[in-house]
Amino acid sequence: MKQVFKSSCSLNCWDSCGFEVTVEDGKVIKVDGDKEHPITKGKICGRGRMLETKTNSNERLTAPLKKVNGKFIEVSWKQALDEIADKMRELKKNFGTTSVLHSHDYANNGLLKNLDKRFFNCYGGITNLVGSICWGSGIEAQTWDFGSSNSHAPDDIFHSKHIVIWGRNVARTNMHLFHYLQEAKKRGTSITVIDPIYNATAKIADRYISVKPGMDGFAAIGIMKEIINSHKQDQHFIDNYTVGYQDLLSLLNQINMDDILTKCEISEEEIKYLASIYHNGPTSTFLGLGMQRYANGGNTIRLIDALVAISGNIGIPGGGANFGNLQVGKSFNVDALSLPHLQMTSRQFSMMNQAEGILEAKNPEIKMIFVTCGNPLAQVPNSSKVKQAFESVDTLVVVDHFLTDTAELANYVLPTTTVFEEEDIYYASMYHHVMNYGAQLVEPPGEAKSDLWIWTQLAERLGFAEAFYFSRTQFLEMGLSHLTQYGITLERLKEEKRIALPVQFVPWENKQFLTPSGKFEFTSAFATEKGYEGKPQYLPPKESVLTNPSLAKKYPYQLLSIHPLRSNHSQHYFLIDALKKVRIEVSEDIAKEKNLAENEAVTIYNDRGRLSGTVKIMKRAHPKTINVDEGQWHKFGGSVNLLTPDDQSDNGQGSILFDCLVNIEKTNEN
Ligand SMILES: Nc1nc2c(c(=O)[nH]1)N[C@H]1C(S)=C(S)[C@@H](COP(=O)(O)OP(=O)(O)OC[C@H]3O[C@@H](n4cnc5c(=O)[nH]c(N)nc54)[C@H](O)[C@@H]3O)O[C@H]1N2
Ligand SMILES: Nc1nc2c(c(=O)[nH]1)N[C@H]1C(S)=C(S)[C@@H](COP(=O)(O)OP(=O)(O)OC[C@H]3O[C@@H](n4cnc5c(=O)[nH]c(N)nc54)[C@H](O)[C@@H]3O)O[C@H]1N2
Ligand code: SF4
Ligand SMILES: [Mo]
Repeated sequence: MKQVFKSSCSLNCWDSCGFEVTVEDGKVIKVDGDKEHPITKGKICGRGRMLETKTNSNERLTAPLKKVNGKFIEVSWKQALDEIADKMRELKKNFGTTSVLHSHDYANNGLLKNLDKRFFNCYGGITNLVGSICWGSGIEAQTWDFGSSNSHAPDDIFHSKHIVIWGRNVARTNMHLFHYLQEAKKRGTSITVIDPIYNATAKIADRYISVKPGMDGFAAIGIMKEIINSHKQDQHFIDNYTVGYQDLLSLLNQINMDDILTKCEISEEEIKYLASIYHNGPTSTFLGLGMQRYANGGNTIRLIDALVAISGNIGIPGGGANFGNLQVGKSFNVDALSLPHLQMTSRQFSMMNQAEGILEAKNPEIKMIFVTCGNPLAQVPNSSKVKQAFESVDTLVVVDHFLTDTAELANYVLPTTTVFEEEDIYYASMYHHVMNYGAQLVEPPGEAKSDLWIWTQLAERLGFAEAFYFSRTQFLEMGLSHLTQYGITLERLKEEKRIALPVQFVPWENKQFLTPSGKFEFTSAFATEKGYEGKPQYLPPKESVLTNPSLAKKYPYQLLSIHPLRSNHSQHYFLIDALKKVRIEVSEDIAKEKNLAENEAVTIYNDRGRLSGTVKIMKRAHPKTINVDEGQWHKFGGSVNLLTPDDQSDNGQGSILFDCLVNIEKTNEN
């Protein structure tokens, strides 16, 4: 018998879509969009739809694996868990609990995925990763400026006169914002896209502005100069609700417009156009992750925030510097799930250069790594170093659905459940504010078990079983406990399936900011507290002709590695034959300069690594720009992260993935 259930996408994505899932004879047979979902309204992408394929795939891991003499053999859960727990007990006694590292990303948006922290805190506190390869620079920057990173509700876009899409590949990565853009355009709102790649969003824009990668902060300075020179700034907002405006003015005065135009490779007319859009608002800005993936990434976001602020677009309907939407995640009681007070000790490595952390660790060395919800070998910058680091430890445990590049390296691989095989609540702190309920719809294949079951079994063996003596229902209720005051309960969510969280639809409308001064801070007290420069400044990218001309001579092209259309990071490549190859996209001028034809075999390289693939020519891309979509598996040609740098951005919290120079040659020239 066929039955249709409401469920949710679990993938790490802006959109957090509502699903309708058809189940027949205990098997998921179809995933569709839920037309009744208030934001996602029945539309979903192929990545979400393919969660059915992933769930039913013959390549699913269905039994625990142990590597013996270089080969995986299937073992019982009892054996795998006993051996892992014995090791953890031994490590705790001999080296302390920080000899264990938890390497993870955010591959599943389930609320109960936070129980990993509960497990490691109860164990005593381990070596954690801090910062975020994904959005760390931007989140930190907005925390300095506003006190948090909050976005306007999706519907608020209809109050905008102009929309600026700045470094966000909306048509590809944030499909529901794309639908809102199409509707807003019909209603007469103008759309401007600022991006070095002429992407599908640019195609629907009224105006496309190409900027030299990594130079957006400098361009924002130019736009601010233009606004202030023509006395179009919002002086009332500046005088009453900001601190540090004089510091901003002195920065603007130090920089001359010609320098901006030359270095950003942007025209004076474009700067003037952008200035007119900003002061003739309401103008909403949708910042993507693109321009914060540089050594100057945090500062770039700060300068764009400053532009949005001086032009009077903060705290008004139709305005906003929309980047993350942290107010969504803050609605939940994550501390009740993760029990931070039980952590006895801890050590922090940067997520970006976790490999170096592992290789250099002393007192104690890293003896064991646990990987959950991540595939670091493909996704973390500087893959060769990541491989070396993950191979260097005594015990690597990977919990996943599939034998990924990272799982291949493991000593133990533990098979876990997919979204349809466990109950949870799903939300993303990136875009909209509606949470989705997802019931368990089918049984997992073979012996696959949920992450929660794995933590519970290990907790029993390690002597803190009582911390996991709760049902899923009880854990979900713990996570929702801050919301009962708004009448939001698990019971109601199970009934209604989607509930809007109590967030501000127009953030900062009351002009009360969460910074130390309570104002918008051009000069940040949080930054100063942490030992960083608090004043607005201009910083260049790291691998650029401006900062390292000799490197730029050797490696003249800028390598971007944006998110793939049909895969969520590395998660779909192995399911789609057409994706099992490396495509190296080059701008038209590079094709001409190097005499490259479509589909020709080429290799890109720098001091960190090499990657071979075939040419695709990008129409209208910024000169000297190359792109290789991220996420490729090493066995299908290799991850672009073989070439990317593992440094941290200017505020210490983000990656500099796109701050990467390379050269290119025809493959047969080697
Ligand atoms: N299809 C698909 N969708 C996804 C994901 C996926 O893997 N696949 N992943 C999800 C996740 S985890 C995230 S974090 C989001 C990310 O969503 P996006 O923010 O859209 O991330 P990117 O793919 O990095 O694309 C960023 C855009 O920035 C541009 N860019 C690069 N450098 C610069 C620059 O210096 N200046 C400017 N102005 N633009 C620049 C790129 O050309 C690209 O168009 O997407 C989510 N959605
Ligand atoms: N060069 C380059 N690198 C990038 C980026 C880029 O733009 N360019 N983008 C960065 C960004 S924005 C992000 S967010 C990261 C993403 O980095 P990752 O999260 O490491 O990437 P994924 O490929 O999504 O890998 C997630 C893995 O978790 C598994 N998984 C899914 N659900 C569960 C679950 O419930 N439990 C467990 N145990 N495992 C699960 C999946 O099967 C998959 O193997 O990549 C970053 N890396
Ligand atoms: S991957 Fe994103 S857009 Fe696609 S179905 Fe999932 S949440 Fe929706
Ligand atoms: Mo991300």
